Amino acid sequence: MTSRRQFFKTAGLASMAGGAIAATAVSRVAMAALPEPILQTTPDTMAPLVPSTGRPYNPVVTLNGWTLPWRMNQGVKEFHLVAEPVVREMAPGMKAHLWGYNGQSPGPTIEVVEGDRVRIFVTNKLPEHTSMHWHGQRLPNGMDGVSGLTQPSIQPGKTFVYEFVARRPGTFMYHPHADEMTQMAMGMMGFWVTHPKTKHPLIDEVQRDFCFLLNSYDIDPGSYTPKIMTMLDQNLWSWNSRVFPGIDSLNVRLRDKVRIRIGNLTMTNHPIHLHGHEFEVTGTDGGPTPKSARWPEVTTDIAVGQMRQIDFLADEEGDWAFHCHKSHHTMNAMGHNVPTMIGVEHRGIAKKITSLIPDYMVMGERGMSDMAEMEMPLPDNTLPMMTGTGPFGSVEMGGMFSVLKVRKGQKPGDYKDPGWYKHPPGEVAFEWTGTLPEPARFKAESGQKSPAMPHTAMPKEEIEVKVRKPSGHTGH
Ligand SMILES: [Cu+2]
Repeated sequence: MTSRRQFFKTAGLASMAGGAIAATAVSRVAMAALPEPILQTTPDTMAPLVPSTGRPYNPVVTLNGWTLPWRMNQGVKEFHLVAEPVVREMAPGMKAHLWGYNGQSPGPTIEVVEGDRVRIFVTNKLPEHTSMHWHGQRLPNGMDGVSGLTQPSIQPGKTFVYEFVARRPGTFMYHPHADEMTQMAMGMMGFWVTHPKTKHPLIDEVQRDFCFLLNSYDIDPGSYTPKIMTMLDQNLWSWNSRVFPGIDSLNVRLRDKVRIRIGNLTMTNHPIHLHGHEFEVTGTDGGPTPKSARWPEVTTDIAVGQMRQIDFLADEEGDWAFHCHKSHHTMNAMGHNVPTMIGVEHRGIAKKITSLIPDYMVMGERGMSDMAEMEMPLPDNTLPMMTGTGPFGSVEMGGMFSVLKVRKGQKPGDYKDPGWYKHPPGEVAFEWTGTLPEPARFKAESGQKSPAMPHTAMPKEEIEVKVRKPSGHTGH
Protein backbone atom coordinates (compact mmCIF):
# COMPACT_ATOMS: atom_id res chain seq x y z
CA MET A 1 0.00 0.00 0.00
CA THR A 2 3.06 2.21 0.08
CA SER A 3 2.52 3.41 -3.44
CA ARG A 4 -1.03 4.40 -2.69
CA ARG A 5 -0.13 6.29 0.45
CA GLN A 6 2.64 7.93 -1.49
CA PHE A 7 0.14 8.82 -4.15
CA PHE A 8 -2.18 10.51 -1.71
CA LYS A 9 0.77 12.49 -0.46
CA THR A 10 1.94 13.45 -3.95
CA ALA A 11 -1.55 14.32 -5.07
CA GLY A 12 -2.18 16.36 -1.96
CA LEU A 13 1.03 18.30 -2.22
CA ALA A 14 1.32 18.79 -5.89
CA SER A 15 -2.14 18.68 -7.41
CA MET A 16 -2.45 21.76 -9.50
CA ALA A 17 -6.11 22.41 -9.00
CA GLY A 18 -6.82 20.72 -5.72
CA GLY A 19 -8.28 17.52 -7.16
CA ALA A 20 -9.21 14.77 -4.76
CA ILE A 21 -8.64 11.07 -5.07
CA ALA A 22 -11.22 8.77 -3.55
CA ALA A 23 -11.18 5.02 -3.09
CA THR A 24 -14.33 3.18 -4.10
CA ALA A 25 -16.85 1.84 -1.67
CA VAL A 26 -15.93 -1.77 -2.53
CA SER A 27 -15.02 -3.44 0.73
CA ARG A 28 -11.37 -4.24 1.37
CA VAL A 29 -12.24 -7.82 2.26
CA ALA A 30 -14.12 -8.47 -0.95
CA MET A 31 -11.24 -7.15 -3.03
CA ALA A 32 -8.45 -8.53 -0.82
CA ALA A 33 -6.59 -10.15 -3.71
CA LEU A 34 -6.94 -7.14 -5.97
CA PRO A 35 -5.30 -3.75 -5.78
CA GLU A 36 -7.87 -1.26 -4.53
CA PRO A 37 -9.37 0.58 -7.50
CA ILE A 38 -8.50 4.25 -7.32
CA LEU A 39 -10.93 6.77 -8.74
CA GLN A 40 -10.33 10.26 -9.97
CA THR A 41 -13.05 12.78 -9.12
CA THR A 42 -11.86 15.82 -11.07
CA PRO A 43 -11.10 16.52 -14.73
CA ASP A 44 -8.12 18.71 -13.81
CA THR A 45 -4.59 18.07 -15.01
CA MET A 46 -2.90 16.22 -12.16
CA ALA A 47 0.76 16.64 -11.27
CA PRO A 48 3.07 13.95 -12.68
CA LEU A 49 3.09 10.77 -10.60
CA VAL A 50 6.68 10.34 -9.51
CA PRO A 51 7.34 6.59 -9.18
CA SER A 52 7.89 5.50 -5.59
CA THR A 53 8.64 1.87 -6.43
CA GLY A 54 10.36 0.15 -9.35
CA ARG A 55 12.85 1.70 -11.75
CA PRO A 56 12.86 5.50 -11.82
CA TYR A 57 11.73 7.45 -14.87
CA ASN A 58 10.63 10.93 -15.86
CA PRO A 59 6.81 10.79 -15.58
CA VAL A 60 4.38 12.23 -18.12
CA VAL A 61 1.64 14.79 -17.53
CA THR A 62 -1.75 13.79 -18.93
CA LEU A 63 -3.67 16.83 -20.12
CA ASN A 64 -6.84 17.08 -17.99
CA GLY A 65 -6.02 13.62 -16.74
CA TRP A 66 -3.93 11.55 -14.37
CA THR A 67 -1.68 8.51 -14.04
CA LEU A 68 -2.94 5.36 -12.34
CA PRO A 69 -0.96 4.38 -9.22
CA TRP A 70 0.07 0.74 -8.99
CA ARG A 71 0.83 -1.80 -6.33
CA MET A 72 4.10 -3.72 -6.41
CA ASN A 73 3.34 -7.40 -5.75
CA GLN A 74 6.45 -9.62 -5.68
CA GLY A 75 8.08 -7.70 -8.50
CA VAL A 76 4.91 -7.36 -10.58
CA LYS A 77 3.29 -3.98 -11.12
CA GLU A 78 -0.42 -4.41 -10.47
CA PHE A 79 -3.03 -1.99 -11.76
CA HIS A 80 -6.80 -2.07 -11.41
CA LEU A 81 -8.99 -0.55 -14.11
CA VAL A 82 -12.74 -0.34 -13.59
CA ALA A 83 -14.86 0.09 -16.73
CA GLU A 84 -17.94 2.08 -15.69
CA PRO A 85 -20.37 4.85 -16.59
CA VAL A 86 -18.90 8.24 -15.68
CA VAL A 87 -19.94 11.87 -15.71
CA ARG A 88 -17.23 13.86 -17.47
CA GLU A 89 -17.17 17.62 -17.36
CA MET A 90 -16.13 18.48 -20.93
CA ALA A 91 -15.74 22.17 -20.07
CA PRO A 92 -17.14 24.24 -17.22
CA GLY A 93 -20.88 24.38 -17.87
CA MET A 94 -21.19 21.13 -19.78
CA LYS A 95 -21.22 17.56 -18.51
CA ALA A 96 -21.41 14.41 -20.60
CA HIS A 97 -22.64 10.99 -19.56
CA LEU A 98 -19.87 8.78 -20.88
CA TRP A 99 -18.35 5.39 -20.25
CA GLY A 100 -14.79 5.38 -18.99
CA TYR A 101 -12.44 3.98 -16.41
CA ASN A 102 -11.96 4.77 -12.71
CA GLY A 103 -14.24 7.77 -12.65
CA GLN A 104 -13.17 9.59 -15.82
CA SER A 105 -13.08 9.39 -19.59
CA PRO A 106 -10.49 8.81 -20.85
CA GLY A 107 -9.17 6.37 -18.28
CA PRO A 108 -5.97 7.04 -16.35
CA THR A 109 -2.61 6.89 -18.09
CA ILE A 110 -0.61 3.77 -17.29
CA GLU A 111 3.15 4.31 -16.99
CA VAL A 112 5.63 1.47 -16.73
CA VAL A 113 9.26 0.79 -17.59
CA GLU A 114 10.58 -1.40 -20.40
CA GLY A 115 11.01 -4.89 -18.99
CA ASP A 116 8.41 -4.49 -16.23
CA ARG A 117 6.08 -7.41 -15.65
CA VAL A 118 2.62 -5.90 -15.52
CA ARG A 119 -0.66 -7.35 -14.22
CA ILE A 120 -3.83 -5.41 -14.94
CA PHE A 121 -7.16 -6.30 -13.36
CA VAL A 122 -10.09 -5.09 -15.48
CA THR A 123 -13.46 -4.99 -13.70
CA ASN A 124 -16.56 -4.50 -15.81
CA LYS A 125 -19.25 -2.32 -14.23
CA LEU A 126 -20.91 -1.54 -17.56
CA PRO A 127 -24.35 -2.83 -18.55
CA GLU A 128 -22.75 -4.85 -21.36
CA HIS A 129 -19.68 -7.02 -21.87
CA THR A 130 -16.29 -5.50 -22.69
CA SER A 131 -12.62 -6.42 -23.13
CA MET A 132 -9.30 -4.57 -23.12
CA HIS A 133 -6.96 -4.28 -26.06
CA TRP A 134 -3.44 -2.97 -25.49
CA HIS A 135 -2.92 -1.09 -28.77
CA GLY A 136 0.63 -1.43 -30.13
CA GLN A 137 2.06 -3.71 -27.46
CA ARG A 138 4.18 -6.80 -28.00
CA LEU A 139 2.49 -9.44 -25.85
CA PRO A 140 1.29 -13.04 -25.82
CA ASN A 141 -1.58 -13.40 -28.28
CA GLY A 142 -4.08 -14.36 -25.57
CA MET A 143 -3.44 -11.04 -23.77
CA ASP A 144 -4.35 -8.93 -26.82
CA GLY A 145 -7.92 -8.42 -25.65
CA VAL A 146 -9.97 -9.11 -28.77
CA SER A 147 -13.38 -10.41 -27.67
CA GLY A 148 -14.22 -13.71 -29.28
CA LEU A 149 -10.83 -14.00 -31.00
CA THR A 150 -8.31 -14.16 -28.17
CA GLN A 151 -10.56 -14.33 -25.09
CA PRO A 152 -14.18 -14.54 -24.00
CA SER A 153 -15.76 -11.12 -23.28
CA ILE A 154 -15.70 -9.77 -19.74
CA GLN A 155 -19.33 -9.99 -18.68
CA PRO A 156 -20.92 -7.28 -16.50
CA GLY A 157 -19.79 -7.69 -12.91
CA LYS A 158 -16.75 -9.83 -13.82
CA THR A 159 -13.04 -9.08 -13.50
CA PHE A 160 -10.38 -10.33 -15.92
CA VAL A 161 -6.62 -10.37 -15.45
CA TYR A 162 -4.12 -9.39 -18.15
CA GLU A 163 -0.46 -10.08 -17.57
CA PHE A 164 2.55 -9.46 -19.79
CA VAL A 165 6.02 -7.92 -19.91
CA ALA A 166 6.19 -4.38 -21.33
CA ARG A 167 8.69 -5.40 -23.97
CA ARG A 168 9.36 -2.28 -25.96
CA PRO A 169 9.51 1.35 -24.86
CA GLY A 170 7.04 3.71 -26.44
CA THR A 171 3.59 5.22 -26.38
CA PHE A 172 0.53 3.02 -26.62
CA MET A 173 -3.21 3.23 -26.11
CA TYR A 174 -5.81 0.99 -24.53
CA HIS A 175 -9.43 0.56 -25.50
CA PRO A 176 -12.11 -2.14 -25.61
CA HIS A 177 -12.17 -4.63 -28.50
CA ALA A 178 -15.81 -5.55 -27.83
CA ASP A 179 -18.74 -3.55 -29.22
CA GLU A 180 -16.02 -1.07 -30.17
CA MET A 181 -18.22 1.34 -32.06
CA THR A 182 -20.38 1.92 -28.99
CA GLN A 183 -17.70 1.78 -26.36
CA MET A 184 -15.21 4.09 -28.07
CA ALA A 185 -17.97 6.53 -29.05
CA MET A 186 -18.85 6.57 -25.34
CA GLY A 187 -15.31 7.52 -24.33
CA MET A 188 -13.60 4.25 -23.35
CA MET A 189 -9.89 4.69 -23.97
CA GLY A 190 -6.64 5.54 -22.25
CA PHE A 191 -2.94 6.13 -22.74
CA TRP A 192 -0.04 3.83 -21.93
CA VAL A 193 3.59 4.95 -21.75
CA THR A 194 6.46 2.47 -21.46
CA HIS A 195 9.58 4.40 -20.47
CA PRO A 196 12.97 3.10 -21.67
CA LYS A 197 14.93 1.07 -19.09
CA THR A 198 18.27 2.65 -19.96
CA LYS A 199 19.32 5.60 -22.07
CA HIS A 200 17.86 4.92 -25.52
CA PRO A 201 19.70 6.21 -28.63
CA LEU A 202 16.43 7.33 -30.23
CA ILE A 203 14.61 8.62 -27.15
CA ASP A 204 15.98 11.96 -25.97
CA GLU A 205 15.58 13.11 -22.42
CA VAL A 206 13.05 15.94 -22.11
CA GLN A 207 12.05 18.30 -19.33
CA ARG A 208 8.31 18.24 -20.08
CA ASP A 209 6.38 15.26 -21.35
CA PHE A 210 2.66 15.71 -22.11
CA CYS A 211 0.14 13.25 -23.48
CA PHE A 212 -3.47 13.26 -24.56
CA LEU A 213 -5.94 11.41 -26.77
CA LEU A 214 -8.00 12.90 -29.58
CA ASN A 215 -11.63 11.90 -29.20
CA SER A 216 -15.01 13.14 -30.39
CA TYR A 217 -18.65 13.01 -29.45
CA ASP A 218 -22.03 13.81 -30.91
CA ILE A 219 -24.12 15.23 -28.09
CA ASP A 220 -27.20 17.23 -29.03
CA PRO A 221 -27.39 20.67 -27.40
CA GLY A 222 -29.28 20.28 -24.16
CA SER A 223 -28.62 16.53 -23.82
CA TYR A 224 -25.94 14.48 -22.03
CA THR A 225 -25.37 11.18 -23.86
CA PRO A 226 -23.39 10.81 -27.10
CA LYS A 227 -25.21 9.56 -30.18
CA ILE A 228 -23.09 6.50 -30.82
CA MET A 229 -24.26 5.89 -34.40
CA THR A 230 -22.57 9.09 -35.59
CA MET A 231 -19.29 8.26 -37.28
CA LEU A 232 -17.95 11.56 -38.62
CA ASP A 233 -20.47 14.32 -38.04
CA GLN A 234 -19.56 14.82 -34.40
CA ASN A 235 -20.28 18.18 -32.79
CA LEU A 236 -17.71 17.95 -29.99
CA TRP A 237 -14.05 17.51 -30.96
CA SER A 238 -12.09 16.94 -27.81
CA TRP A 239 -8.70 16.30 -26.26
CA ASN A 240 -9.06 13.81 -23.44
CA SER A 241 -12.83 14.37 -23.50
CA ARG A 242 -12.38 18.11 -22.87
CA VAL A 243 -13.11 20.99 -25.26
CA PHE A 244 -11.67 24.52 -25.28
CA PRO A 245 -11.87 26.54 -23.07
CA GLY A 246 -11.97 23.44 -20.84
CA ILE A 247 -8.56 22.18 -22.02
CA ASP A 248 -5.68 23.17 -19.75
CA SER A 249 -2.70 25.02 -21.21
CA LEU A 250 0.65 23.29 -21.62
CA ASN A 251 2.95 25.27 -19.35
CA VAL A 252 6.70 25.04 -19.87
CA ARG A 253 9.92 26.83 -19.00
CA LEU A 254 11.84 28.72 -21.67
CA ARG A 255 14.40 26.41 -23.33
CA ASP A 256 12.80 23.24 -21.98
CA LYS A 257 12.90 20.28 -24.32
CA VAL A 258 9.23 19.39 -24.64
CA ARG A 259 7.56 16.17 -25.77
CA ILE A 260 3.88 15.81 -26.61
CA ARG A 261 2.36 12.39 -27.31
CA ILE A 262 -0.98 12.48 -29.15
CA GLY A 263 -3.11 9.43 -29.93
CA ASN A 264 -6.10 9.51 -32.27
CA LEU A 265 -9.11 7.37 -31.38
CA THR A 266 -11.64 9.41 -33.37
CA MET A 267 -12.89 8.27 -36.76
CA THR A 268 -11.11 10.97 -38.78
CA ASN A 269 -7.62 12.48 -39.10
CA HIS A 270 -6.44 15.56 -37.23
CA PRO A 271 -3.62 17.82 -38.47
CA ILE A 272 -2.24 19.06 -35.17
CA HIS A 273 -0.55 22.44 -35.46
CA LEU A 274 1.83 24.29 -33.13
CA HIS A 275 2.55 28.01 -33.42
CA GLY A 276 5.94 29.67 -33.00
CA HIS A 277 8.13 26.54 -33.01
CA GLU A 278 9.18 23.69 -35.26
CA PHE A 279 8.93 20.15 -33.96
CA GLU A 280 10.01 16.73 -35.15
CA VAL A 281 7.96 13.55 -35.04
CA THR A 282 10.25 11.42 -32.90
CA GLY A 283 8.01 8.41 -32.45
CA THR A 284 4.83 6.62 -33.46
CA ASP A 285 2.96 3.80 -31.77
CA GLY A 286 5.37 1.60 -33.74
CA GLY A 287 8.30 2.98 -31.74
CA PRO A 288 10.91 5.74 -31.98
CA THR A 289 11.45 7.08 -35.52
CA PRO A 290 14.98 6.72 -36.96
CA LYS A 291 16.86 10.05 -36.88
CA SER A 292 17.16 9.93 -40.69
CA ALA A 293 13.35 10.02 -40.93
CA ARG A 294 12.86 13.20 -38.89
CA TRP A 295 12.36 16.65 -40.34
CA PRO A 296 11.03 19.95 -39.04
CA GLU A 297 7.27 20.41 -39.13
CA VAL A 298 4.73 22.78 -37.65
CA THR A 299 1.76 20.52 -38.37
CA THR A 300 1.54 16.75 -38.20
CA ASP A 301 -1.43 14.80 -39.42
CA ILE A 302 -2.53 12.08 -37.06
CA ALA A 303 -4.58 9.42 -38.75
CA VAL A 304 -7.19 7.20 -37.16
CA GLY A 305 -5.65 4.71 -34.74
CA GLN A 306 -2.24 6.44 -34.84
CA MET A 307 -0.04 8.01 -32.19
CA ARG A 308 2.47 10.74 -32.94
CA GLN A 309 5.15 11.81 -30.50
CA ILE A 310 6.55 15.28 -31.19
CA ASP A 311 9.66 16.84 -29.63
CA PHE A 312 10.76 20.48 -29.74
CA LEU A 313 12.83 23.07 -27.94
CA ALA A 314 10.57 25.70 -26.36
CA ASP A 315 12.82 28.65 -27.14
CA GLU A 316 10.27 31.39 -27.86
CA GLU A 317 8.46 33.00 -24.96
CA GLY A 318 4.75 33.61 -25.31
CA ASP A 319 1.27 32.12 -25.48
CA TRP A 320 1.38 29.93 -28.56
CA ALA A 321 -1.82 28.49 -30.01
CA PHE A 322 -1.80 24.70 -30.35
CA HIS A 323 -4.76 23.15 -32.15
CA CYS A 324 -6.23 20.90 -34.79
CA HIS A 325 -5.98 22.68 -38.14
CA LYS A 326 -9.40 21.50 -39.31
CA SER A 327 -11.19 24.70 -38.41
CA HIS A 328 -14.47 22.89 -37.88
CA HIS A 329 -12.75 20.95 -35.10
CA THR A 330 -12.07 24.12 -33.13
CA MET A 331 -15.79 24.67 -32.66
CA ASN A 332 -18.21 23.44 -30.03
CA ALA A 333 -21.67 21.98 -30.39
CA MET A 334 -24.31 23.81 -32.35
CA GLY A 335 -26.72 22.55 -34.93
CA HIS A 336 -25.05 21.47 -38.18
CA ASN A 337 -27.82 22.95 -40.28
CA VAL A 338 -26.92 26.61 -39.85
CA PRO A 339 -27.14 28.11 -43.36
CA THR A 340 -24.29 30.29 -44.62
CA MET A 341 -25.57 33.86 -44.27
CA ILE A 342 -22.40 35.80 -45.12
CA GLY A 343 -23.35 38.83 -47.22
CA VAL A 344 -27.06 38.35 -46.70
CA GLU A 345 -28.66 41.48 -45.33
CA HIS A 346 -31.44 40.01 -43.25
CA ARG A 347 -32.04 42.55 -40.51
CA GLY A 348 -35.39 43.60 -41.94
CA ILE A 349 -36.58 40.04 -42.32
CA ALA A 350 -35.39 39.12 -38.84
CA LYS A 351 -37.41 41.96 -37.36
CA LYS A 352 -40.55 40.71 -39.08
CA ILE A 353 -39.98 37.13 -37.95
CA THR A 354 -39.21 38.25 -34.40
CA SER A 355 -42.68 39.73 -34.16
CA LEU A 356 -44.02 36.23 -34.81
CA ILE A 357 -41.34 34.18 -32.97
CA PRO A 358 -39.87 36.29 -30.15
CA ASP A 359 -36.65 34.24 -29.73
CA TYR A 360 -35.83 34.07 -33.43
CA MET A 361 -32.38 35.14 -34.53
CA VAL A 362 -30.34 34.74 -37.68
CA MET A 363 -26.66 34.06 -37.49
CA GLY A 364 -23.53 34.85 -39.33
CA GLU A 365 -24.37 37.74 -41.65
CA ARG A 366 -20.82 39.09 -41.31
CA GLY A 367 -19.14 35.74 -40.69
CA MET A 368 -19.49 33.55 -37.63
CA SER A 369 -17.41 35.61 -35.22
CA ASP A 370 -20.59 37.35 -34.04
CA MET A 371 -21.37 33.99 -32.49
CA ALA A 372 -18.44 34.21 -30.12
CA GLU A 373 -19.63 37.33 -28.38
CA MET A 374 -23.34 36.87 -28.79
CA GLU A 375 -25.29 36.52 -25.58
CA MET A 376 -27.84 34.06 -26.81
CA PRO A 377 -29.96 31.72 -24.76
CA LEU A 378 -28.61 28.18 -25.03
CA PRO A 379 -30.29 24.98 -23.89
CA ASP A 380 -29.05 23.68 -20.52
CA ASN A 381 -25.75 21.76 -20.62
CA THR A 382 -24.65 23.39 -23.89
CA LEU A 383 -21.44 25.24 -24.59
CA PRO A 384 -21.17 28.27 -26.82
CA MET A 385 -19.97 27.33 -30.31
CA MET A 386 -16.71 29.17 -29.93
CA THR A 387 -15.51 30.96 -26.90
CA GLY A 388 -12.60 31.36 -24.54
CA THR A 389 -11.39 34.80 -23.63
CA GLY A 390 -7.78 35.92 -24.00
CA PRO A 391 -6.14 39.13 -22.84
CA PHE A 392 -7.25 40.86 -26.07
CA GLY A 393 -10.83 39.59 -26.28
CA SER A 394 -12.65 36.52 -27.49
CA VAL A 395 -10.40 33.78 -28.87
CA GLU A 396 -13.30 32.51 -31.00
CA MET A 397 -12.26 28.93 -30.57
CA GLY A 398 -13.73 25.76 -29.13
CA GLY A 399 -13.02 22.05 -29.45
CA MET A 400 -9.46 20.91 -30.15
CA PHE A 401 -7.58 24.02 -29.06
CA SER A 402 -5.14 24.86 -26.31
CA VAL A 403 -2.18 27.14 -25.61
CA LEU A 404 1.50 26.36 -25.12
CA LYS A 405 2.73 28.83 -22.52
CA VAL A 406 6.49 29.34 -22.64
CA ARG A 407 7.89 31.38 -19.76
CA LYS A 408 11.35 32.34 -18.57
CA GLY A 409 10.12 32.37 -14.99
CA GLN A 410 8.42 28.95 -14.98
CA LYS A 411 10.26 26.81 -12.41
CA PRO A 412 11.56 23.36 -13.36
CA GLY A 413 8.83 20.82 -12.67
CA ASP A 414 6.20 23.53 -12.11
CA TYR A 415 3.14 22.98 -14.31
CA LYS A 416 1.00 25.81 -12.90
CA ASP A 417 -0.67 28.18 -15.33
CA PRO A 418 1.48 31.34 -15.35
CA GLY A 419 -1.38 33.55 -16.62
CA TRP A 420 -1.28 35.54 -19.87
CA TYR A 421 2.01 36.46 -21.51
CA LYS A 422 3.22 39.99 -20.87
CA HIS A 423 4.52 41.15 -24.21
CA PRO A 424 7.63 43.34 -24.33
CA PRO A 425 6.86 46.90 -25.49
CA GLY A 426 6.53 47.19 -29.25
CA GLU A 427 5.98 43.46 -29.82
CA VAL A 428 2.21 43.35 -30.28
CA ALA A 429 0.44 43.95 -33.60
CA PHE A 430 -1.26 47.31 -33.38
CA GLU A 431 -3.76 49.45 -35.20
CA TRP A 432 -2.42 51.81 -37.85
CA THR A 433 -3.89 55.24 -37.30
CA GLY A 434 -2.11 57.19 -40.06
CA THR A 435 -3.52 57.82 -43.53
CA LEU A 436 -3.94 54.90 -45.92
CA PRO A 437 -2.53 55.42 -49.43
CA GLU A 438 -4.65 54.35 -52.40
CA PRO A 439 -3.80 50.77 -53.40
CA ALA A 440 -1.26 51.11 -56.23
CA ARG A 441 -2.87 48.55 -58.51
CA PHE A 442 -5.99 50.67 -59.02
CA LYS A 443 -3.98 53.37 -60.81
CA ALA A 444 -1.95 50.87 -62.84
CA GLU A 445 -4.89 48.71 -63.84
CA SER A 446 -5.28 49.88 -67.44
CA GLY A 447 -1.65 49.13 -68.20
CA GLN A 448 -1.66 45.64 -66.67
CA LYS A 449 -3.64 43.63 -69.18
CA SER A 450 -1.92 40.57 -70.57
CA PRO A 451 -0.46 41.32 -74.03
CA ALA A 452 -1.67 37.93 -75.26
CA MET A 453 -5.22 39.10 -74.76
CA PRO A 454 -5.99 42.07 -76.97
CA HIS A 455 -8.62 44.44 -75.67
CA THR A 456 -10.83 43.83 -78.66
CA ALA A 457 -11.13 40.18 -77.70
CA MET A 458 -12.52 41.05 -74.29
CA PRO A 459 -16.30 40.90 -73.98
CA LYS A 460 -17.92 44.28 -73.48
CA GLU A 461 -20.07 43.16 -70.59
CA GLU A 462 -19.04 41.14 -67.61
CA ILE A 463 -20.33 37.64 -67.87
CA GLU A 464 -21.02 35.29 -65.04
CA VAL A 465 -19.29 31.94 -65.38
CA LYS A 466 -21.76 29.11 -65.40
CA VAL A 467 -20.51 25.60 -64.91
CA ARG A 468 -22.55 22.79 -66.28
CA LYS A 469 -21.95 19.67 -64.26
CA PRO A 470 -21.79 16.34 -66.12
CA SER A 471 -24.99 14.44 -65.65
CA GLY A 472 -24.07 10.84 -66.28
CA HIS A 473 -23.02 9.18 -69.54
CA THR A 474 -25.89 10.32 -71.75
CA GLY A 475 -23.54 12.15 -74.09
CA HIS A 476 -21.93 8.96 -75.41
CU1 LIG B 1 -9.33 17.69 -35.99
